[in-house]
Amino acid sequence: MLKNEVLKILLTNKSHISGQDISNRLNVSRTAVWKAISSLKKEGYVIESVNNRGYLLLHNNDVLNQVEINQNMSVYKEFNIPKIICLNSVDSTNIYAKSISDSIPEDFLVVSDMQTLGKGRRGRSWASPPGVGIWMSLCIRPRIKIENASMITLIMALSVCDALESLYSLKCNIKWPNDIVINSKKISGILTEMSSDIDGIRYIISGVGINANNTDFPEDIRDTATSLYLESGIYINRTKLIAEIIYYFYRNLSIFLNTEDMSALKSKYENYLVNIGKIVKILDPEGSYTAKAIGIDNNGALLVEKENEIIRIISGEVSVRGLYGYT
Ligand code: BT5
Repeated sequence: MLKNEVLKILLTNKSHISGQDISNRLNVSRTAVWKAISSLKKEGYVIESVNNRGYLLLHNNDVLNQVEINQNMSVYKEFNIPKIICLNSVDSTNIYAKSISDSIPEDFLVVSDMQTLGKGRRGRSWASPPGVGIWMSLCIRPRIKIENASMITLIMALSVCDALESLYSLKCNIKWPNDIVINSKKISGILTEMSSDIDGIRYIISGVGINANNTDFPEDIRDTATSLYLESGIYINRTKLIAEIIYYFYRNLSIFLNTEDMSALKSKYENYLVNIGKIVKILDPEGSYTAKAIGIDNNGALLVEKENEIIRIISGEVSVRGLYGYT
């Protein structure tokens, strides 16, 4: 798309570039360049145009764009970059990723500015308003045993925390298995889904929702949800954060793949674990009880201690709550 080619040029130019220069480089008319600039402006890019000097991208108002995500990711040379698909609106990035998984052979990442039907686990919903959050799904096809796929959620949670620490020095915690919290409030949730057949895993889709710059939440989650902006005062550049998370994800994934378990990542995960050493309430459909959370095992199960007995909690039907509230 011409618009994306023009954007690439503007992103790499730190000073004004003339319409004529752009049209020469792309071998298109000046009118076509002008139209591309107008549609970038409509998307939210702030582009200065000065007579006789040309165009300069001043800032991007945090527009989500495939070109920019790619550009941020290309800094990381160690891993392959997944194909990026950027949408303005979608029902759910997980649903969309599933629907296109057969037509894209390589890893891919679906990012949407908003979701109309964002999904949580077990039929719950995920609030995904426009312009403020990261709503994305990464589709991967690792050659691992089906029973080990659930650990991808833990790896994604770890990677979100790693990215936030590296970019913003923000200290987050993980509420096992799939929530990321700051000051006991949820800033992110992960929904990992898998499809398999007789030969093994066809794909794993790890969906991540992050409240980045939200300043308000729907009534029902106002007490338990927060955003990175509200907690840190930092206005989050979503494309940068997306690239950083994906980088850490592939880094952590390659460590995981050596052993196909959490052994080499366990201590890092436990450092982020909010419940560790605390008494938690285990909400088991077969009966709730309290126990002390002591860590995770190599397969990603939460270990709790109850009357000198160690119990392995595997995700699924069981929820874990702090005694005095959400965490
Ligand atoms: C989750 O489920 O936390 C997984 C959320 C995954 C969302 C991503 S967004 C991209 C991708 N596409 C999708 O359709 N989904 C994934 P769960 O543990 O079941 O938590 C859901 C609960 O969190 C809800 O019942 C609310 O109480 C609360 N909640 C909903 N929206 C929230 C938000 N934006 N921030 C914090 N809490 C929220």
